[in-house]
Amino acid sequence: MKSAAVNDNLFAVLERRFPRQLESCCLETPEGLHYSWRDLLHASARLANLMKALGLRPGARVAVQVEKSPEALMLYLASLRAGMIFLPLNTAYQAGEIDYFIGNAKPDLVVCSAERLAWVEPIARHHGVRHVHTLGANRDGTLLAAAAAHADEFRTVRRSPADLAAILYTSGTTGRSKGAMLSHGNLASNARTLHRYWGWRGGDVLLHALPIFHVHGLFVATHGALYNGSKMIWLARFDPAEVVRQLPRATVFMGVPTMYVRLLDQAGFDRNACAGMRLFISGSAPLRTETFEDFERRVGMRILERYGMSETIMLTSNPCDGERIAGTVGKPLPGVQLRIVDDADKPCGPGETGGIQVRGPNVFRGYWRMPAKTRSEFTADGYFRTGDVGQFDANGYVRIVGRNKDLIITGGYNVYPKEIETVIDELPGVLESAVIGLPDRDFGEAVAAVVVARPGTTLEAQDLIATLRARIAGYKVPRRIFIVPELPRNAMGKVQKNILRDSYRQ
Ligand code: MCA
Ligand code: AMP
Repeated sequence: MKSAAVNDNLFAVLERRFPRQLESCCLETPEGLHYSWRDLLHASARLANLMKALGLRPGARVAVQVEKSPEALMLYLASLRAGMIFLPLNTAYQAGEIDYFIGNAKPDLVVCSAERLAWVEPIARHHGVRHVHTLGANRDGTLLAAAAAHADEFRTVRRSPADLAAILYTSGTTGRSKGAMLSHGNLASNARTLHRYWGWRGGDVLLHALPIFHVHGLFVATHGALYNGSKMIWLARFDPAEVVRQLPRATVFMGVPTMYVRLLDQAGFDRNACAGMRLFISGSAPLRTETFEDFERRVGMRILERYGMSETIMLTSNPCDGERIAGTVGKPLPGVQLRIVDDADKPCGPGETGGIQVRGPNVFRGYWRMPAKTRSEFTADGYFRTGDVGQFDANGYVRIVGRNKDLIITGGYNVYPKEIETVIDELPGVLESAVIGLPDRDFGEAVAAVVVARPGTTLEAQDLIATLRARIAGYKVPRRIFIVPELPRNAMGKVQKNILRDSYRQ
């Protein structure tokens, strides 16, 4: 058979792996909803037909800011099927953030919850978006009402591996978010690799408790289950007590370190509850050795830690069969070329620390409408500079020891200090600010700000926090703000954040 006959659309790749028994359960919720594989095919077909009827052409962007629900997943799958480019947006984003994403991505369709319509629609119209629909968490909203009139069969649009499937916005060191363009081929290659590497098998059931607007929940978790033809238990949000209740019915769980910290705070989280589980996976932020060890003592299993980025999906992983080593993110995944280099781009030896660079079929196609930025992030021989700093140990496992990007990771969400400093500096009475990450038992790192008032002005930390809440996503708002007379600077005039971190650590 000629390879031209194969459709490389990611949906087609996943669909070829669906179980034969289309009546079997694909997704269920604790509220008692059951969706079969056939339901998934029909619902995604209706939505794909609706997109086509709205006049959207393959390559159009579909921006989505909705609560997690089975229908939100169907909308993602429909976008793939129709050849659109999916743009998932964190539900915590406020008007200023949404304005930037919509203005930058220029979607043809925006889907939001009914509660957000009053402020999302004017932003969308301002940027010339043709269609705005709502989707609620309980199968409500205008989108599903409109889709109901459409046929439940749809021929998945033919895509090549290089065609774009999604744009994931990641904040930047300059304070401006960049849209990482991921292709059908990027996502399919990672899904295939992880399927083998994590030993997905018949009978696996994924307990899905992550949000679906980032790589971890939308791609790594969902594609894993769909590619294996596995059922998902679909939790609308992470609730540790609910996770403990559902664990006996699952075999695989994926979470960020904060989720493991919170699970370990649950009395019922023990060997009994986890007896049927085969794999717990952690990523998006460093897993503390203490959490890894507490988990092993309590459950008798080792968490498998892996490492990735929005731009690259997954890069390294501890093994499924083999030793999982605390404080490491494992070896480069098959097909991923990962090197650690010094400042002159010369390879580092084992135990030597340097910048992590990667190349492979999983690496993104560049930043949306930012060709110069894209070029500067790649080396002449095609490696992407991750901005993470690490070293290989003697066994070839990667240890991430820091970042050469000014980034805070709080509960698995990335916060770029520059973005928050820009917003704080615009507030009345503020002369300047420095945003830092401080150690936090629950979130790993917590956002804090050190602020200098303009001469003759008095600032109250609580007032600043209240103002910021309305402007930026809740997880970006500093938990603590310290008002100081001046910021420490070095001879070059650069703010010494290490001094601030040391001073406010306690
Ligand atoms: C919520 N809040 C947070 C965070 N999450 N504050 C700091 N950091 C956070 N991560 C704040 C809210 O603004 C709110 O503040 C209060 O906490 C309660 O909000 P709620 O929504 O109830 O929070 P939660 O349910 O307790 O959420 C904690 C969480 C969540 C479940 C850990 O943050 C989460 O789902 N994190 C996962 C993120 C993720 O999927 N990352 C993957 C990125 P207030 O009360 O003051 O209003 S993909 C990635 O990084 C790469 C590719 C990778 O390797 O995976
Ligand atoms: P994002 O681009 O938002 O998906 O975040 C990617 C960043 O998260 C990476 O560049 C790393 O800094 C960090 N990251 C992801 N997984 C891990 C991990 N297991 N350990 C340490 N850092 C991680």
